[in-house]
Amino acid sequence: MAGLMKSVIQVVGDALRRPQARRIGLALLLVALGVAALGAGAWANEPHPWQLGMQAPATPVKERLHAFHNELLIIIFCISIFVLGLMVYVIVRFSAKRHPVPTRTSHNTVIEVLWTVVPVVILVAIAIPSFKLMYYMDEIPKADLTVKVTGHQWYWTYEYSDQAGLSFDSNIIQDKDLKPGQKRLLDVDNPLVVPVGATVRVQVAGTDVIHSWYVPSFGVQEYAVVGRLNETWFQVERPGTYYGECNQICGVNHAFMPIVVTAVAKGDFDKWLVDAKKKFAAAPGAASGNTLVAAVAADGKPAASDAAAGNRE
Ligand SMILES: [Cu+2]
Repeated sequence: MAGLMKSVIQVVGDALRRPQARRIGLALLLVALGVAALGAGAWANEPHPWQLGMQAPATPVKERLHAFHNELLIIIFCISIFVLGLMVYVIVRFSAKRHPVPTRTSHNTVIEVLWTVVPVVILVAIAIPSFKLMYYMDEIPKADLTVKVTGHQWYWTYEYSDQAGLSFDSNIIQDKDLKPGQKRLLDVDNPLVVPVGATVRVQVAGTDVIHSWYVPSFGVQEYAVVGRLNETWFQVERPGTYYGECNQICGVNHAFMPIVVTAVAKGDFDKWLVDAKKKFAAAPGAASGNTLVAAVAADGKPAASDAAAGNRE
């Protein structure tokens, strides 16, 4: 093995001594730095143009997902470099020029045992933290608050089950109604509001087709299926506005049912509850899916094509 690594190092060293290789190396380094800079800019609660990497974690689940993802990247990187090194070695050392008479070796017990056992060990090493994380995500701690999320074509309904049935619809803000600072295709009229630090149990259901309630910063993605009540949870660690989208292709306006969750201090949440109960008691379920379809169609968005009309019929 040591001999093999020595040869690989020698081959790479020889290659780097050439001026052209040095120029290519410099270019690769610059690209890597650029990618790193772009990645650093992507740490926010919503997607960004040219984003690389994931959105910043805002819950303990997402923090663990991030850490696990980064661990896997290191393992993948090492495996890739090792395989690449072997391939370069074979290409150089056993080229027809240098090695005109091919070897007739067909079995090597030690190597065969190694290439079976080593991958198994790597997979087990990955599986253990993976299962731990899966159970951590799956088991809902004692909840401070329960929110029922219902997916419709093409909007969400939020119901605070333990707040006297407070319930409202959350619709996308149309392009023509956007106010300065609001995000196109992401902002909604009525966001889901939750207190910072509270454990929120989320129950997800659907009324027509399968949707999926997905907030990347929370590490939460739960399918909204008719006749099923799926459960998940999150605990937002810092105040802020978090954006997500339906991530189950659910029909023509799939791209127009974003999710906004606003995490506020407990005191502000209690104040919001009082106001919200008044506001939504007056007009329960004010917006309907059909008015949304009409509005989007009137806008002339891609979704307003003939396909949209066909889908409604
Ligand atoms: Cu959907």
